[in-house]
Amino acid sequence: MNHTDQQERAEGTMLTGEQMIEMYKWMVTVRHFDRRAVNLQRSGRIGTYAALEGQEAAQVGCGYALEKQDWLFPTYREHGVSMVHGVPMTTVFLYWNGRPEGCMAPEGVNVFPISVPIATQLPHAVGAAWASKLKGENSIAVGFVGDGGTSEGDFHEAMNFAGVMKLPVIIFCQNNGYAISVPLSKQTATETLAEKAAAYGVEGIRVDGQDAVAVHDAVKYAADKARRGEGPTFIEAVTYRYGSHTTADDHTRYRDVNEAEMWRTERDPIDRLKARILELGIWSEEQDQALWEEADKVVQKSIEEMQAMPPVDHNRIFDYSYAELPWHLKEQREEMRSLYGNGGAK
Ligand SMILES: Cc1ncc(C[n+]2csc(CCOP(=O)(O)OP(=O)(O)O)c2C)c(N)n1
Repeated sequence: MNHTDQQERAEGTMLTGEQMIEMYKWMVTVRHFDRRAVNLQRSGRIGTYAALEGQEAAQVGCGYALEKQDWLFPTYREHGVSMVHGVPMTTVFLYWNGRPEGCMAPEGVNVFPISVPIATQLPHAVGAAWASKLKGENSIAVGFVGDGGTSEGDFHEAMNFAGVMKLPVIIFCQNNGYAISVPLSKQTATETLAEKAAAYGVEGIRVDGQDAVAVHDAVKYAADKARRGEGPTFIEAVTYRYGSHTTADDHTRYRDVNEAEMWRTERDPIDRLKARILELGIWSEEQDQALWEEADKVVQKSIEEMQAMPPVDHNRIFDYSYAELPWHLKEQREEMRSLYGNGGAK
């Protein structure tokens, strides 16, 4: 099959066949990264980790629809979209290894540090979008949030401000059904999250978050609209996290294991995109096997880079919050120095 055929066959989406393959490669790499990260936590080589397995289409589809100049405001689960937007895999590993280097995207990669406090990054995203509008720049901002995060005041404030000021921002919600152990039915009385957007005069879109192509097209539509100065969009990508909230959680205590199994076997985003590119005749089982082997090499190299870093100096935890350290923190720093010296932990 030649290139033109691939383009034609991919019609019905904004993507060419080649672009679908590129997204698929990202999704496989992200899944492999995620599984290795869980294993590293289990063997004590990184700290608590928030896995994203099951959400690869939502994240890669979104990231793939954005431009390099766009600004991302991620939560703790956005490793996939962050990597697609240019954050090196090793940086992501370093974050979960508790290193300050993991909080810094390289110069020119417009990804803000991970926000653990729920929804606090959304007003930041809206503020960045406002700045972009005032400066007449071509960049948009994307604020990420989970289903649970839509119950926070920050979500309301961000959506309201974005609507009133008609800002070039996308609030991208991965509705994975749970906020730790709280199911969506206890989170909201509305049938969908997308419908909440109407209350703010913002367009709301609900998309199948297991379909990377559909996610891509929804985000691309919203991004183009924002760039034309036509205002914000709220996107609800309906997805599922296969595993626990983090490695410190046990999802079997609050979820029916058959539910997770159903999503994994019947709605897997990687199986789905693979079936689509196989059907288009632009991918083969041989290529697929080679891709998983390549992903393994990429992730392994990145783990080695993380492990080759010099020991971290514990005292750096005192470095960044105050220009002048208060007396009680000075005391704590001295105590830490007397116990551990200048670091040494890997
Ligand atoms: C302001 C705030 N309150 C509570 C928490 C504790 N907490 C961490 S994750 C989480 C659930 C978030 O769920 P959701 O927004 O659906 O995102 P998900 O983790 O499913 O991706 C909570 C309550 C927090 N980090 N920040």
